[in-house]
Amino acid sequence: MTIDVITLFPEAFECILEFGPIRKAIESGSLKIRFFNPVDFAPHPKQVDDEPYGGGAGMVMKPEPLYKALSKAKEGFQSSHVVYLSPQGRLLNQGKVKELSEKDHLILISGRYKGIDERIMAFVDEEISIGDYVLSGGELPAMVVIDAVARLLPGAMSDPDSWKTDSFEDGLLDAPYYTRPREFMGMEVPEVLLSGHHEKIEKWRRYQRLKRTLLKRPDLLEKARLSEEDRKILEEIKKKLGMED
Ligand code: 4FV
Repeated sequence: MTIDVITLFPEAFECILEFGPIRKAIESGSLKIRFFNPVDFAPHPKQVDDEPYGGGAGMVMKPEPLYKALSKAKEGFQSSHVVYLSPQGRLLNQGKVKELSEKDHLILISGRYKGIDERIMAFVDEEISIGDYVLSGGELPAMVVIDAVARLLPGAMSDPDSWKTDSFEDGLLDAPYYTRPREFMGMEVPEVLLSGHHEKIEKWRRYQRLKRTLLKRPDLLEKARLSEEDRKILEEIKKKLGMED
């Protein structure tokens, strides 16, 4: 897939391209990342922002440089999926990440100042937010999308199945992890994990995922894919913790 980023600060992305799953996805050829700077599409004197009509504080990104950058990025692609990162967007989640990772061409618009001229929304397929807080630019949100998408691509992860046990994969939070040493500051590793009994270990991890989701993110349980066995375990946990409905 190709991910194009329309941004006034392409240099901000250097740090994420140098290592980890993003670099491996690029090296494996499953990911290409390009940058389009609206300044390069702005006529002299290269103005890319201006005052808001109707007055008020702050500046707005002008439509023409954005439109030209967008058109340039689309060149040569049958279909392109255009995403504007903004607080007005739908909250990003793993389901959306998976959906975006199946696109051939993804264009991410990173705004600055108060945002972009609203008329550019006519060329945007969807708006995505990474959370209910205000950042100084859409670059970090674009990096979040790139990182989350890249790790699902072929060649990105040393163990290609690793993401299958990730949080949210089946709607539940992940189980706790332990590694050497067996004893740390008086704290032991759960016995079952040392048993080599894979079925017991899977059962324990499923139990932990259900318990942690119930305690940390009960809202996720509504959407999670739960078996009858899972529901029985959840009732047991609620009883044990005195949380019966
Ligand atoms: C944001 C978010 C975000 C708003 C004005 C950039 C800033 C500035 N984007 N999720 N939260 N964007 O705060 O995606 O232009």
